[in-house]
Amino acid sequence: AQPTLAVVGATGSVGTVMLELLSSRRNVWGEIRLLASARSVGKRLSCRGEQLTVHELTADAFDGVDIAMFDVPDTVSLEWAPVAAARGVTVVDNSAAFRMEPDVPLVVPEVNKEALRDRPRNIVSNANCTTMAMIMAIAPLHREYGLRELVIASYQAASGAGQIGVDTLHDQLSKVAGDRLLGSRPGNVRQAVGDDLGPFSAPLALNVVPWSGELAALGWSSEEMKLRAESRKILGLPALKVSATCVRVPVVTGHSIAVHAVFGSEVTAEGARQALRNAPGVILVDDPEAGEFPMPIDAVGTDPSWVGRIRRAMDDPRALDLFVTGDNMRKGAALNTVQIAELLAAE
Ligand code: 2RA
Repeated sequence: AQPTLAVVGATGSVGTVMLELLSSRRNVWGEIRLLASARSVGKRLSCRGEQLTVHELTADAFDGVDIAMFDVPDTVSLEWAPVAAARGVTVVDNSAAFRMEPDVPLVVPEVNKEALRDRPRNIVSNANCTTMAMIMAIAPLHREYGLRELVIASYQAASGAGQIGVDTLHDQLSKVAGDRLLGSRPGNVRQAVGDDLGPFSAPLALNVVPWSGELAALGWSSEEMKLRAESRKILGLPALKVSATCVRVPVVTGHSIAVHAVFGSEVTAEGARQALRNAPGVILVDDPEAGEFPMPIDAVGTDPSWVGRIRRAMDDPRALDLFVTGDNMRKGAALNTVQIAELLAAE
C-alpha cells in the first residue's frame, strides 16, 4: 500500500507550495491528510486535483500516518514533532527546532542523503532556505577541491519572512511609487513608508536591510549563525570557517548569495563550471556578456539553484567567487522537504 502523508501547517505559504508540488510530482502517496491549527480547521485546499479538508493538529490526527511534513513555527514543531514521532510517524521538519540536534539528520538529498539512514528520533530536519540555495552549489565544488572557508553575503527575499513579508513589501512599494525625490534625502523613505515595518527592522522598499533573524552571540544574527552551523553539519566539516552577512532586499521570492569559497587545492573557473554542469539540482547561468547570470526574477518558481559569475579569486589561486540564486519557497523549503519525504516513502 502507498504510504499516508500528513502535511502539518498546510495553510501557510510554504504549505501551499508543498501542496502544489504534491500535485505536480510523481504521486507516491496514498492518503494525504492536511493538518493545521484550530483556526484553519474546515478550510478546503486543492491537492492532486481533489479538495481536501483541513483537520486540527491533535495527537490522534497522526493515527495511520507514515510520514509527516511539518512547516510550522519552531515552538509548534518542538511540541508536536515528538508527539507524531512517538506514534511511529517519521517527521520531516522545516523549522529550526531540531536542525542542530546531533541525533537528528539535516538532509539535502543531492548532498548527503546517506545521513537519512540514521534517525533515532524519527525526525529529519530540513535546512534553512539561505543555506539550502548555497549548499547546492558549494557541495559539488567541495567534492572537487576540498572546501576550507566560506565568506558569504546573502540577498534575501521578503517571502523568507512569510506572506506577511511579501504583503509588507508590496504595501511599502505602493506607498513609495511615483515620488522621484524618495531616496535622495535622508529619512524621506522612512517617512513615506510610515511605522508599519511588518516583520522587518527597517523599510524594505527602496532599501536593503542588513539584518535577518534575531540577535545571537557577539553581534551575529541568528540567520548568519544558521548558515555557519548548518553548512558545517550538511558537509560534515565541523571546523569549516564561515563568515556570513545576511541582508534582506526588496525582492519577493528568490534568495541570492555572493560566495567567496576557499579550497584546499588550486581551482579554475572552468573546472568549477564543469563540476556544476554535472551537479544535480544546479543550473549554470554564467555568460555575463550576454546578460546571463543568476537572478531571483528568473529563478522564482523553478527547482534548481542557479549559479553564475564564477571567477577564480584574483589574489588566491585556491579561491572562487560566485553568485547563487534559489527559490526560497521551493528548494529552500517545500521542495527539499518533499524530496526527503519521497526518499522515506521509497523505503
Ligand atoms: C528568512 N531564512 O529568509 C529565513 C527564514 N525562512 O527569513
